Amino acid sequence: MIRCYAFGWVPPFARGLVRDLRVRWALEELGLPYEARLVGDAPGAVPREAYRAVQPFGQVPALEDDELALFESGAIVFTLAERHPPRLLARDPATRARVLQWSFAALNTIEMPVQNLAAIDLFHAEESWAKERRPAAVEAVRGRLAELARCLGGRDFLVDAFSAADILMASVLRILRHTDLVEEQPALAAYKERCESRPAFARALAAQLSDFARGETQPAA
Ligand SMILES: N[C@@H](CCC(=O)N[C@@H](CS)C(=O)NCC(=O)O)C(=O)O
Repeated sequence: MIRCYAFGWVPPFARGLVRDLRVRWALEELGLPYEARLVGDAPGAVPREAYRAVQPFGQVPALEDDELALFESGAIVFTLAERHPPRLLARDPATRARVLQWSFAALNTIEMPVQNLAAIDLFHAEESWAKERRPAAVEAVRGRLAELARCLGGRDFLVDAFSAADILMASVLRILRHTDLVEEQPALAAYKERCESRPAFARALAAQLSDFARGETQPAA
């Protein structure tokens, strides 16, 4: 059985965004059963310090099965896709290379400015340095999203059919849900909705949210 590590509790603003969602989404797309191993203080959860043996930075997600122990959401999604072609990764080398390229673009070129803005808004909004820095951070995201919308052109997905890269890119765009920045680019808003309308995404999201609900109803340790 595949084990996907996820937090048992996060603040409400982060629910539905935590990065184990990317892994759950890929697992659902591939029809692979898994169990969520919750990390945290609740009874039955893996304590944060012990979890560092699985994920050296103490972050989620991580994935384990009989053959593999992996961390980094991009590496996990890509490896799952690679193991089960062609649902999320085509077999032909040129297409695979483009999926890898767009996976890096999602996690490096787009997620970095997006996460920078999210950190300002969600963790530091009241601090004076954040108020000063925010306009430039918004412009950095706006610029990248305009470029991404142009690259997407009229296509439904980043590379031919829906792929691992779309799981990663749509997940990154979701981080901006507290802003209108994605909606400013109608092609990107439609792309995100197209990805989120997949039944596998709905199952993954429901599973993450229900694990938080489960964590909340457990008595404190
Ligand atoms: N690059 C890592 C980032 C993982 C990450 O930032 N996870 C967050 C939850 S979404 C986390 O564990 N934060 C707690 C921490 O950094 O201590 C990945 O994509 O897997």
